[in-house]
Amino acid sequence: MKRKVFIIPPEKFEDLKIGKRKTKAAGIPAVISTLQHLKKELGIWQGLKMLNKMNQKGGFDCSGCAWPDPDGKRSAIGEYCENGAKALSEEATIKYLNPDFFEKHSVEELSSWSDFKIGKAGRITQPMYLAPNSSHYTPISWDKACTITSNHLKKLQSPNEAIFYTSGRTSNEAAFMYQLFARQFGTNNLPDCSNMCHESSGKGLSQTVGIGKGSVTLEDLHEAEVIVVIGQNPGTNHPRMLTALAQCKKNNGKIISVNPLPEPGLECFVNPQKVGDIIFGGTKLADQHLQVKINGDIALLKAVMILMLKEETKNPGSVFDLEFIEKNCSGYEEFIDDLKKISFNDTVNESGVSEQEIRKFATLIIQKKKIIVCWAMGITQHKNGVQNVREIVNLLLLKGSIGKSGAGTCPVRGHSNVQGDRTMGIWEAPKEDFLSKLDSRFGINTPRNHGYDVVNSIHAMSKNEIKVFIAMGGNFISATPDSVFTGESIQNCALTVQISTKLNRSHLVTGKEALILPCLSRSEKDIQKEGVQFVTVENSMGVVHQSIGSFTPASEHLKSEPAIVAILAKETFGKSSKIKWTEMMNNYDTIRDHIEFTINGFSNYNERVRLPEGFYLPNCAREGKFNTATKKANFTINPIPKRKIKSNHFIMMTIRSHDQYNTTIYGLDDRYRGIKNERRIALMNLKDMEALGLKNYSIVNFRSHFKGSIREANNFKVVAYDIPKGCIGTYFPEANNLVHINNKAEISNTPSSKFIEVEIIIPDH
Ligand SMILES: Nc1nc2c(c(=O)[nH]1)N[C@H]1C(S)=C(S)[C@@H](COP(=O)(O)OP(=O)(O)OC[C@H]3O[C@@H](n4cnc5c(=O)[nH]c(N)nc54)[C@H](O)[C@@H]3O)O[C@H]1N2
Ligand SMILES: Nc1nc2c(c(=O)[nH]1)N[C@H]1C(S)=C(S)[C@@H](COP(=O)(O)OP(=O)(O)OC[C@H]3O[C@@H](n4cnc5c(=O)[nH]c(N)nc54)[C@H](O)[C@@H]3O)O[C@H]1N2
Ligand code: SF4
Ligand SMILES: [Mo]
Repeated sequence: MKRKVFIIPPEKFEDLKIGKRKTKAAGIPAVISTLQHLKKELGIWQGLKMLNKMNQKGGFDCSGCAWPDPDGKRSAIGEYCENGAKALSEEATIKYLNPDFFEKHSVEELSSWSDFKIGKAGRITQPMYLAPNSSHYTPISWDKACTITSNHLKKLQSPNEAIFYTSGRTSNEAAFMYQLFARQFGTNNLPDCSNMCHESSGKGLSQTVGIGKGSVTLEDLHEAEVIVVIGQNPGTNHPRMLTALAQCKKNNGKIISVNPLPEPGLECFVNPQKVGDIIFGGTKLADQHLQVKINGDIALLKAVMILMLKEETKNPGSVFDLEFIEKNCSGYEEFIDDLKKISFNDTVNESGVSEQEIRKFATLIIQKKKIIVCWAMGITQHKNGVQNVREIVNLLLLKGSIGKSGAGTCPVRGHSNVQGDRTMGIWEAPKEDFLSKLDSRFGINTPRNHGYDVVNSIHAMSKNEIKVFIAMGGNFISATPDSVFTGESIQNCALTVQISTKLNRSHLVTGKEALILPCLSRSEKDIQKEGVQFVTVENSMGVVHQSIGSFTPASEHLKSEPAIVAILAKETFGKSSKIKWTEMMNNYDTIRDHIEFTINGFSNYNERVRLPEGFYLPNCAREGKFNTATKKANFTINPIPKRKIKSNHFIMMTIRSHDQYNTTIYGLDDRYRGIKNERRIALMNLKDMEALGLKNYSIVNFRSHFKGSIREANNFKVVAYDIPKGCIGTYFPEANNLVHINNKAEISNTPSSKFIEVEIIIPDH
């Protein structure tokens, strides 16, 4: 019997306030917001004490995002931003969920709460168990929780009936152990949040430049002549990137923003650590904002490259880096032949940007040689997400803008260790070289068949093929597309296990039995048998460094993520296990020794990671070498996506507010966009609103259309916004039910969360 839980919280309204959109990011309001969050969750003094340890050498890594810390001197005032402080407040909160909380509230009742209220309830303090057919979680010992999990695993007919999900906060050490656990068990079913995030970047970059990571360092951003920020909102999601952009401007660089929205973080940055900025109004960042239609990026890039080709034809060698292309690239002639066939007018129309703006942008690119393109979800979460990334690479290759200082690719990662988790082997499609190293190091036979990514995991669950679902962090139910379909699918599992810090919907929409295993957070002290332990993480630019927690854990019952994997594995494989799980748990240096042996780039790991700045992993593209099948950097042909939608339909993108971390809702103040107290909002163009007779605060329902299937999400309030006609913006996860499970990127399988064809239904019409 399935419990009657809300997979989507009731679609109720709060008290929406629409204010003015801001044109400056950070500054004093950011400081005030930081202090307010600290005060609410843990008190200002404790909060400031903890913040002082964040991102400092010998401190803990901010779990806010994967933006790198400066290699050299760190600021004494602090190396963090408003959203880093919110991330810390959220996990270091002094509100605790003791067993009496779970006794008081049934799972069904909790599921009727908003995600905001669930998240604010507090830190989970001890293992909890939801027995079959029971309505409430009850406390359980670690031993019993491990026995339940291992009994379920041992009962499976095939190891592929289990799924091991990971969210990108997990440290390198925990991630390495977790994938080893799954593979010793016999499956590559290792989906992760990356499948919903930068998978398109990984695929697009591997095909074209031979490494699925970005090529630039932080210093490169400072030195670039042009930085194009496309499909990314750094002011909210990677706030300290604004410091790097401001540095680039100081060095006379130009910043170009390509986005359907004028995101304030890209307009002007007031560095709260600089008195001068506060007095004089800060640094103007974007020199140009190209307001593309949703998914108009390939068209825009092609338009620019057509103009570049025109100039180049007039004066060969004046625009393209022919020497670079000749020496390093493959597919140039075919690419140029294709470009010549494309109508410039079509590209302009499809992009949604005026010809004048495109010409201005092209003139800049023509003149400059050191170009960096930064991107995030506005590029990857499309049917043609991989093609978007490859088109960005085409532009950089024409300019020879990769493998030299001040130039290159910069996919800006989301979760603080999402890149490291993949390096550690959290991947459903591992390479043979890695698997054979695991086999020889541990004397096991790892499986060779590829496993399920996120979308395929959901399909397998819907077909009742999965019995056990284990999640190392994250909030699978709310983060994934097609919420109702996914929620019903996961309820088919016999057991779901969540290793978590805070309560979320994935603890409430569960298998027939469910476990919550509470873990330490980044800032908390991790003591194992052989002393205090630290973990390591890899940032968005491939730097591996230490993170050491020093604060008292929220409860004595918490265990570290590596310890949880070790005890689950010991219980599952018993005494005869060839892998010495206890040794790894007792001293994380042992895990790092295994990593050094099995993963390239980690020689002298334990020694080098003790250097204050950590170390850079090898990166062939950064060195101007391209490890592709052709051994060259590949130009690719990526057709302009054609928008075939009904004339009364719209294209919706689901984005983050300034006051959330993915499915964790920090607050209800999307300050930069001037939207307060409500998350069920729809940003719309005023002309579209007028045509439908809508005003600010009007209520609308949405139906999404995908290949004949319809999905619903109701009760959104309309907000007039500076967004192209035909486009709508809503928040994630409120609109996730509209993303059909098969509405996903070709090649990468990433849900197309930024391109949802919707129809607007006006209630009572
Ligand atoms: N505070 C905070 N920080 C975070 C997160 C968070 O939730 N909160 N999440 C973390 C994670 S996991 C990730 S992946 C990153 C996400 O970082 P972002 O990718 O910046 O996050 P989104 O809000 O999804 O924003 C996408 C941006 O792309 C634009 N966009 C949408 N569609 C298109 C398009 O078709 N073309 C172009 N050119 N632009 C488009 C949107 O207007 C928006 O500005 O942030 C990380 N950091
Ligand atoms: N529609 C739509 N959907 C999207 C997106 C979108 O833009 N639009 N973005 C996608 C992207 S980019 C991503 S990355 C995914 C995010 O997907 P997930 O990574 O699955 O989701 P999060 O909300 O980041 O997970 C938050 C939970 O992680 C747990 N947690 C926090 N810290 C720790 C820790 O240190 N250890 C452990 N074990 N647990 C911890 C807490 O319980 C918290 O509730 O969502 C994707 N979904
Ligand atoms: S930029 Fe990202 S990693 Fe740095 S302090 Fe802010 S949230 Fe944390
Ligand atoms: Mo992400």
